[in-house]
Amino acid sequence: MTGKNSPTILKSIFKKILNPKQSEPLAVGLPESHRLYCVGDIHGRLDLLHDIHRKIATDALEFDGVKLVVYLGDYVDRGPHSKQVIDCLVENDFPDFETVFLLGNHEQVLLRFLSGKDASIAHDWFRFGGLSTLASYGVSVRGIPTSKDLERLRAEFKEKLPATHLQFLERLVSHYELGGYFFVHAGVRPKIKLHRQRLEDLLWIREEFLNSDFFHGKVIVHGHSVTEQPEVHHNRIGLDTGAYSSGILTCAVFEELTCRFL
Ligand SMILES: [Mn+2]
Repeated sequence: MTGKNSPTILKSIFKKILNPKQSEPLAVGLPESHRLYCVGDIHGRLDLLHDIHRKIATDALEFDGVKLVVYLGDYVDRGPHSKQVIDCLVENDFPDFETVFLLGNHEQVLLRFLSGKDASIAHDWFRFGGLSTLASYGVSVRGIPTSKDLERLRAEFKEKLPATHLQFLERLVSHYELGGYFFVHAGVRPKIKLHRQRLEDLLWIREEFLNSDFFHGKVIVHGHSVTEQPEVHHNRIGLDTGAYSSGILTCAVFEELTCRFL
């Protein structure tokens, strides 16, 4: 890890894949004149999202090329302002950027709760932060809900969830690729081709991915697993710095072969 504003040169990461003996050279870094901002797990912290948006806007001011923002998912739960975070993302502070919104496991569970198909999911969701999300939408939550409260909560949530929010949630994508990078919420299962991954792994995987030295063909940029500082490894870059409790929302900036942090 280098100082705050000095870019980490990712040449060492890409050394292996820059090997000219490769019959089909793999993409490395980002295409020229592209700059990509990648934002970690927000979890209902509107204050931190506003801060990071201000930093991105300032940083991008002088840049003329193609600008992108990729959000790694887990917009809702735990923090107090899930609804307001989605509002902010739907309104889009960056009309001259391409924006990519990835699906996080927390959004997946929220959508499952809404669908009503899987009754057992509700209590899991409430346990890992769903009650804060319901409260942010003005759903009346009194204590820990029991099974007989579920239908009422689901109906009230459906009624209070704006159509634009439902559309936003339903359009979240499982992954995004550009140049030598593969962006995904949690990670990938080693030794399975990137296009044959299961959605459950992309959204939930931890140890098997985090502990693996396997090079997946692209550098995996992910959130989901909290670390004190962003982590740059040869095969993956982790950006979840636990914003909800740490107050630190990480944004990485990718350009050609470099990566730096705002
Ligand atoms: Mn997650």
